[in-house]
Amino acid sequence: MLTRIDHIGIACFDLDKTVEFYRATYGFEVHHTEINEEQGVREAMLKINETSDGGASYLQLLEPTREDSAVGKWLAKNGEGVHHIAFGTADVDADAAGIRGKGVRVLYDEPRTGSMGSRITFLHPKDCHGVLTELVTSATEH
Ligand code: V0V
Ligand code: CO
Repeated sequence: MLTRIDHIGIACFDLDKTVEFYRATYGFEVHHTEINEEQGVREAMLKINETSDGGASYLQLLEPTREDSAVGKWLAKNGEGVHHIAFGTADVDADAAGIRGKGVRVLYDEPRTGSMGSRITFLHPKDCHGVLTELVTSATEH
């Protein structure tokens, strides 16, 4: 069951400048940063609030580590902006299987490693009314 908005992924050209914008404008602080080589991103997680399922909602600021990555390609075409939304679930395998059964393309056969040790998969934006949609089970849930 999808129980929270886990994060909103925002693509940017310069992670440090974008982090500074969110700090100076809204007062949001960096909760975590990492490089995910498989996904081709350097990212910062800004924690916005905790959620009633025991998780939290974040902004995920994403800078590409290479031009041919998903975020690199998207930035070249669209410029900066909202890249994806992510719903949180205690069981990404079960939710991905259920959604696949409804005819929506799930991009990975098995969930992959996401931010902070989470397990993630993605739904094709063309099957989701133009929204690249991620499903996340956080490290504390699996
Ligand atoms: C592409 N399209 C999008 C989109 N990216 N539509 C909405 N939102 C997006 N973010 C549209 C694009 O405009 C095209 O439509 C069509 O899909 C095909 O796009 P493309 O440019 O040819 O690119 P593809 O097909 O090579 O790749 C698109 C997909 C790719 C979605 C398959 O981006 C992907 O595998 N994404 C999943 C991985 C990912 O995004 N990783 C970065 C975040 P038209 O022009 O044909 O109409 S990593 C992350 O979130 C982590 C680590 C985490 O949360 O922990
Ligand atoms: Co994400």
